[in-house]
Amino acid sequence: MDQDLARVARRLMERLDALTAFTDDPPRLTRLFLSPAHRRAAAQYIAWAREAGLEARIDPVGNIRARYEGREAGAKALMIGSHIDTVRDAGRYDGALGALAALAVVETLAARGRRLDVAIEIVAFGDEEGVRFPRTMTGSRALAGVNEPSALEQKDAAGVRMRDALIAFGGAPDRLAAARADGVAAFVELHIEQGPVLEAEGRPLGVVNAINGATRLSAIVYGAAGHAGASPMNLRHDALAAAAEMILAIETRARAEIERDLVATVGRLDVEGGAVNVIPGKVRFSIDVRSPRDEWRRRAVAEMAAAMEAIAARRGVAVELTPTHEAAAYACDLKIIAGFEAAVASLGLEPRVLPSGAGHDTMIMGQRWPAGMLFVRCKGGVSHNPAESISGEDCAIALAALTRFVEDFRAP
Ligand code: HGY
Ligand code: MN
Ligand code: MN
Repeated sequence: MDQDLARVARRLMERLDALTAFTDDPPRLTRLFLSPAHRRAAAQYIAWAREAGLEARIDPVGNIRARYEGREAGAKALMIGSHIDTVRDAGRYDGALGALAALAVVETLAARGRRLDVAIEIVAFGDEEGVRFPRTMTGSRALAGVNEPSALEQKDAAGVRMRDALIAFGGAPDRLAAARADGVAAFVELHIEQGPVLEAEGRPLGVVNAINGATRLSAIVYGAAGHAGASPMNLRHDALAAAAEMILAIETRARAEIERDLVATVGRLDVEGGAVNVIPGKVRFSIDVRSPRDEWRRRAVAEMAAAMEAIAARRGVAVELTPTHEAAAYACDLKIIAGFEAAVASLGLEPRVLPSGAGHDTMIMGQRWPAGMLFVRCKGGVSHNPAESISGEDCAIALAALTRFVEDFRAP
């Protein structure tokens, strides 16, 4: 591995550590879309990009964009990037690795004095996780030109509209259309695997062939609040007990298709009011369903909804289900898969092709351009958890493979 790349990879790991300082919830790492921590992290990323000689800017929807010209000015661009927002109490590599690796590729090319047939556009998306607002991937949807203006009217838990948060951040909600990218040949993303396969097989890298589709829903169960002491069990309409039975029904339905990689998760549960001596009258919870095939996912969601309605009827409560996010499964571009396989093989590694259970901006960018992903193994397959980690050695190997892919890439 050449010394330039090794040095850039070491600095990439240092920057990933430095970025953890930008959090809304110290000492935990929580950096939600358009938050003060996101704004400070964006400023730091822009400063690093400028040190590399790039003119970086924040686009109308809060992404950071920068361009490294090819041999000919105005050439089509290979876009590289990932997200810098995080979940709550997050790990430091989910998203940030790919966003900073995009900059590291440019730094490596510049150190080698390389200019390519294509330009390199780097992007740090602001909203991939979709933790602050119900719908996710706002940044990549804007670049791909598939963002509905209604997305700007979404409100966060504090009632702040995305439109207003964008203005406060320095974005321009009325210029959403201007965020649409043009002149792009393809999009690629480096990301941690967030699963156990590569580590279990002793492989540092993987090439993604498909990204599972996802449906997110918000469920509200309406029962009847009552006195915990004076209400006989047979006369209750307990919203939380009903929700608990529904959540187990969701899990049971997902387990029924475990061999098809169908997964379902209830990650948030809020009991309105919530007092030790009050029968819960209203409960809200989230549902996240994923599958490699859209028809399997949609059928599972329909059957879960039917099971929830039956439970509600039997218990004398009401349930209201609202879809909040939908992303179709994405089959990565075959030429990009082949390009990453060749880049991995050039390092003397046997390419391992595998699907992604996690969602990524690549599935949105792939709606408009050829798109694909390179995975790097993470310790124990742990992610969305502060214990998330990768080794410096694997980071350097991933950067070498990504840089090799970029140098060999030819615009279609
Ligand atoms: O939820 C996901 O799959 C991703 O981490 N946003
Ligand atoms: Mn991610
Ligand atoms: Mn994530």
